[in-house]
Amino acid sequence: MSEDNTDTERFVEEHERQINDLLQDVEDPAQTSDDDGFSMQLGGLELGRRDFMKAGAAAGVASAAGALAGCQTALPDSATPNDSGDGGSQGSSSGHGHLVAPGEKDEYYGFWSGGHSGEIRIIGIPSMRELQRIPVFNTEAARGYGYDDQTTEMLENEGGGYTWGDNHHPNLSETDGEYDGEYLYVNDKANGRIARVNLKYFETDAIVDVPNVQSVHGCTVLSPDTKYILGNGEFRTPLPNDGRDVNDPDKYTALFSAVDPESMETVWQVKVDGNLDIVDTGKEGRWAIASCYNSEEAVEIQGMTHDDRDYAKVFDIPAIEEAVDAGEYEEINGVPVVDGTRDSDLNEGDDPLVRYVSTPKSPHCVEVGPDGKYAFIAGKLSPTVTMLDLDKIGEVDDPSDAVAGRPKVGLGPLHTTFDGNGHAYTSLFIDSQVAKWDIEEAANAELGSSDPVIEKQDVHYNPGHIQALEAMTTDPDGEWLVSLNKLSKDRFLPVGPIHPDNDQLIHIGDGEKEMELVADHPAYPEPHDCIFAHKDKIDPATTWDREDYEGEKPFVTEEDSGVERIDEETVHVKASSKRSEYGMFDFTVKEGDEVRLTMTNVEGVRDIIHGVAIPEHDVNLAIAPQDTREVTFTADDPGVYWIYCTYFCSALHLEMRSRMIVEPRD
Ligand code: CUK
Ligand code: CUA
Repeated sequence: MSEDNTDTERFVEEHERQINDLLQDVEDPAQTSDDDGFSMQLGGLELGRRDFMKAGAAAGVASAAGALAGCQTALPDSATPNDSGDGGSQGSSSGHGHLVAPGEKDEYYGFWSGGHSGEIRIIGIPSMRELQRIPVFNTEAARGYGYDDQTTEMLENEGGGYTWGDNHHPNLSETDGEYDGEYLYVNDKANGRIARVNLKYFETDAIVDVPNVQSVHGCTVLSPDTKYILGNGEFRTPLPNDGRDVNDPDKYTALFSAVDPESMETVWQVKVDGNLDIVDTGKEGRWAIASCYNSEEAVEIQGMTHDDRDYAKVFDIPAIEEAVDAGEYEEINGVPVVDGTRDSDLNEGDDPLVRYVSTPKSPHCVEVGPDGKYAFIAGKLSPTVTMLDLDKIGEVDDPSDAVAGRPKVGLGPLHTTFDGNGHAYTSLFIDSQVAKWDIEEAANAELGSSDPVIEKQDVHYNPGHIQALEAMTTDPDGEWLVSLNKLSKDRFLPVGPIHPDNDQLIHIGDGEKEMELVADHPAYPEPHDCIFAHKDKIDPATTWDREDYEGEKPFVTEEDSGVERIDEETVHVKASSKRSEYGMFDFTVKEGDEVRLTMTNVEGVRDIIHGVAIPEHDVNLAIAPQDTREVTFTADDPGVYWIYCTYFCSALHLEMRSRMIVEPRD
């Protein structure tokens, strides 16, 4: 029996043990005493609780945790072993201050994915104060996103008309390998989309519904110049997915997609064997490395974890571009799709499009280290992290020969981050710890050795991504690390059965001292990942610049305010807004009219936002200074409707009103 297989069994046993402890330690016995009362359908099988737990453990840590969070109360203390590391303090005894005094500002922007809330959140580091939220795949009344015509059309047309998304992996655009502060890109796992957030206005400005894929999970920009946004189509589906071939594994495929960062169009895709999980790129623009599970290519969930091995896939971007340029593709729904499966002709010879590197079963994340030398592939079901040497991967005949190290770091390794001083930090989902280890020592140690591990810090509880300051750049800043813990359990006042996550701030300094847990922060469901940029790299606008929408929308001044009848059933209402009045105190339309309302906030100063609410018409705009928004609605019923401002903009905010009079059409 291989070492990996033993590790997997140990992992499953450990997981079972934790779950058994958990089942015994639930406060309300009525919820769990009747084991027979619990069953659920999984992959078409009726499963009892115990079977379900086993299936969950075997199918992957993340899915088991999802099931836990869904059907259980919190983990008991005994379920988070504190005995496999050196413990670590739970408060700040050495005074690594993270509090930022009133009036002072944070050093870093943190961009958090919001999971199935669909939004991006901006959090200041080190204070961990939430600064703003940016709606992306969701609608957000507070910002009028999904209420004005422009954002509604984007969500409905390019966005495919879904009401929500599940964003996991935020990425910052790069120029010469540095964050250029222009854009943030993020995936939607639920509907196979990628969105772009404009970092001048901190607003979503484009969404692409990637053709031919159901789900985009891993998502990254191609370093160093953001040539593409790369997205992993996670779920294998028949292609075309038209109801035929649903039980024929040969007809299923997963696609790796490249999206143009400017046009936001899908420019090529690569067909691969096995599912695609997470992806990162090397620093030189050649390699993209994706983790992969289900090398079995099962079409039912039970078959996806039979084998002891899976693989990482290494995409050679220039080789793929050459194949596309040479016309060696099949066009599917307007996208050139090249064949990168193992048996493809394009994978023969010295320049294969995709190299398949054998790894322990079901790896999770891939992160490339700051110097670009290694890709770190966390084992998830194996307690190891596989280090892939990117300088060698193009040279060796057998890609497995590019495996440069495989330290054993602990149970349930999911994600790795870096301090720039030779240390890696890996989150351990099952152990509820962060393991810090020495990269070069791991490269010199035997595969499977735990010698490179320097220290472990308990976190609370079950970490997914961890991220240190600018760890995804060539020059990480160290100092702080955030552990995004899936469960908060007993760390906060109870708020009902849907618990917050817990984002914990850990001081790492330059990596020479011990890690220190400094603060807990409850997180609304459900962040997966975050990315940090020094404040000097981001330069947001304080008001809108009307030149940015010239030709698309008017700038409506007080003088321009008025009603223009377009035809018998259409009117265009234009109005300005300022403290504390709209450009018209009232306006009249006819019953049944389609009303297009265009409003400009003519304020020249920052921070004075005006809203527009029209009762009983579902109209809600939020307009920043110098911005113009439009909304189209139907004035169905005759009557008087009091339009009011939703942002508390001045002492006369309450008086900021206008009347919409809808005349009967008789
Ligand atoms: S993630 Cu998407 S399942 Cu580990 Cu990057 Cu949370
Ligand atoms: Cu404008 Cu309140």
